[in-house]
Amino acid sequence: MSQPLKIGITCYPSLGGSGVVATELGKLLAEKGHQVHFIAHSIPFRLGGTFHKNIFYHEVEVSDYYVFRYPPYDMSLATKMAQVAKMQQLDILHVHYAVPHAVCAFLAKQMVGDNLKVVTTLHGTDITVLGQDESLKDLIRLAINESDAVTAVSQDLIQETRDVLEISRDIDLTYNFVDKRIYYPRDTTSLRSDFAEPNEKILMHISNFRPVKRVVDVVEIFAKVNEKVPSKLLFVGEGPDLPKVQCKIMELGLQDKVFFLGKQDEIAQVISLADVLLLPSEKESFGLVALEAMACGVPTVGSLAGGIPELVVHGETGFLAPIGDTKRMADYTKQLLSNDALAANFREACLKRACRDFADGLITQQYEQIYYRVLGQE
Ligand code: GMT
Repeated sequence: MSQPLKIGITCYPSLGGSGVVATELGKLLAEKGHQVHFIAHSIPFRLGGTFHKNIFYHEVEVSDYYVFRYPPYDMSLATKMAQVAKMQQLDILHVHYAVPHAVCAFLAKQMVGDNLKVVTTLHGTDITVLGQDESLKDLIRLAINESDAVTAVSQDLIQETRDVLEISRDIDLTYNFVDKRIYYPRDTTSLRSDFAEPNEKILMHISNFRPVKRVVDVVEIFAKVNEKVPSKLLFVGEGPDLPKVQCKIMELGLQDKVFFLGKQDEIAQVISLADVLLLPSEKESFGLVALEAMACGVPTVGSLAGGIPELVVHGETGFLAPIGDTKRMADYTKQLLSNDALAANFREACLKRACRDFADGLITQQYEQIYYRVLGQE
């Protein structure tokens, strides 16, 4: 077995999928004997309550010196990265998100020296949105080109990174993963009756309600499905488009059929309630929630956006339609929900695919191989 490593991880501790993936990866690496040091402005939410002898947390404190109009978080983060790297003799600094984390890691490496290897994982909006910003483009390109390895969570994101930033360097594909000890079909017998009658199906949407998620489309799909299939719609999460969604529900008179569950921690339990997950996003580099659903045996009906088609196999583990085509997404959902044999086949295919292609062990090993490669220890 290769020698255990000392790995620093920086991520957005409170933000969506990238924070989840970074934290879960850190926990799995620690279980495998590596020493993991999280460096962030607050404790990653998936880490809360966990004690492990190999996991450490280093908090970034931002100076509020009176001449600063804006507290310089990026400088504090870079300094903290360098400090932890020196003090703990880190081998690897693995940063999730190019902006600002890869930029800070680049600065930290200047302070520490070339023994510290930087691995940058691209998650999506850092490239698809920020990469389009001319004022940031050169900085993002520099941080990516100067990383010792760069990974992205889908083939689509690799291509988009190349196109948007005109980058030609190698980028490793490392799909997102789920921990199979947490994501498996949960028993929902008693819970289900709180939301739906025995003859009703449950449709679910989980997101941060940002405009890219097209959450109003979810309501439109549900309205069309509900005309034919008795059903309920459960929303999990909240965010900027929540008021628009509420307006749409009122406009269509669906108030009695929709539940808002707000933010939930026990996603595997909640998702297991669903017969189908709706993910009609405008942009989605991967769509971690569709994988979480897949691992719980729940198929996704969604859009042909970004990396979703690399995850959801159309006609096998879900159905995909062009972005905004709510009629077609509704037709697919009706097809799935009104055919028990088809639904059972999809469920089986979901469980098999999640276990085979997106298992925690497999992807963690891919990251480890990248670490050893940049350290010249292949
Ligand atoms: O989708 C979001 O709004 C959150 C964002 C994030 O930073 O966590 O998600 C991005 O990273 C996830 C983890 O790799 C991917 O599963 C999401 O598809 C990606 N979001 C977008 O590309 C819009």
